[in-house]
Amino acid sequence: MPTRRTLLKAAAVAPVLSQLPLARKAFADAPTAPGIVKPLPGEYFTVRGTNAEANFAALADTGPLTPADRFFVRNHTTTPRLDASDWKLTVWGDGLHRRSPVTFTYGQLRSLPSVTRTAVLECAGNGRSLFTAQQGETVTGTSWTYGAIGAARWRGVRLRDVLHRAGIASDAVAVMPRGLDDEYVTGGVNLGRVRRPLPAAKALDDVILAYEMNGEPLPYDHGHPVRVIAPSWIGIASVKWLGDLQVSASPLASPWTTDYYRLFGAAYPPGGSEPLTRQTLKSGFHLPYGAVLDAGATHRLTGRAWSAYAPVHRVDVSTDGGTRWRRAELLDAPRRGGWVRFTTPWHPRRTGPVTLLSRTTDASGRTQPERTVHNTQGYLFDAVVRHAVTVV
Ligand SMILES: Nc1nc2c(c(=O)[nH]1)N[C@H]1C(S)=C(S)[C@@H](COP(=O)(O)O)O[C@H]1N2
Ligand SMILES: [Mo]
Repeated sequence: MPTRRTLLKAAAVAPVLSQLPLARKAFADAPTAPGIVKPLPGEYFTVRGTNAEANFAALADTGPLTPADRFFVRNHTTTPRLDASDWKLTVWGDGLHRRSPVTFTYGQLRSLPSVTRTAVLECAGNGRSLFTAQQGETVTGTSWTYGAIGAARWRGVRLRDVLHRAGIASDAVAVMPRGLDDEYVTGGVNLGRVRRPLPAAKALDDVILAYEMNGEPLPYDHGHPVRVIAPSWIGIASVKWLGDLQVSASPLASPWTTDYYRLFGAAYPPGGSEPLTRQTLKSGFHLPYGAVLDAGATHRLTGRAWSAYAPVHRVDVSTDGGTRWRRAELLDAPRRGGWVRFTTPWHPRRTGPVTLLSRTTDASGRTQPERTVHNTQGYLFDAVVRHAVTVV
């Protein structure tokens, strides 16, 4: 774990040492992002356009749950300040038996049976800047380093229960949640409100309409009063500020399944891959890129590991650029949908630059590759991170 001293040293030397953008920015005072309500202290967040990235290294002092005031924000436009008392959800579409819209007030939603579950929420583009920093490849989109992720305990109602109460027909194939935030305009084109269809099978499986995050009402920036939580799927599936659900008897699309959130590039068909669904697996150290550590001392390296496919099975660590690997100790019980902290002692003897690596293997046998196959929008970076540090 970086001591305060190593952090300060890292901050001082990072601009010279680091090839990666995080170290330069994370410790400077971040201005408030346009449209984000909560404070964004510079030690915890890096503002990227309308978004705020959590400082991954600084998550070292958080547990399995990420506090709401440390949770990344990904906004296409601006956080709307909605009032639960005049909010309602409209469920509509030709996938309903009676074909007429059904509405739920906040109170009606709260009176349905509630469920609580811990789930990681991770943007499809988390780690995107590593395509460039580590693989020398060009990608478009927000240049996240590794902090477009958090885990929270979400409480709400099963989407399945809401759909059954609204009278979903057995031939419904898609459910499209849509947000109440402003329409998204990019490159002079209005794409409308943020929306992305879920296949009915996912909607009827484990998706939650959440009204609480870590035991508190959802904060404005995270979807107040009600948002979708689609466990193990890419962040865009978890639509915030939910306003309506279109239930359809035929497949649905939106710019978020056609233009975005598919894999485009040399390795993929001309129209791109199928729309992305599940997130991938990753691991990282709780250290700034370019951190400076003392030789001749024992450091307790810590980090965290996760997989959207299965519980984490093991994390292997290398402190010599990938020649020798050893198994790290897991500090949390691996769970589906959660992440685990890992630790390993390290006693560097020689001074100079060192590359630290960590590699997650999950219970399904998936393991982080050395490289991620390039896609133009930089989604689903899953490669082992080559984390440069300096021993002095
Ligand atoms: N209505 C709406 N929902 C949204 C978004 C948005 O801009 N508007 N951003 C999506 C994306 S891309 C991600 S990664 C997650 C981020 O959730 P968070 O801001 O609570 O961390 O919300 C998703 N839901
Ligand atoms: Mo995202």
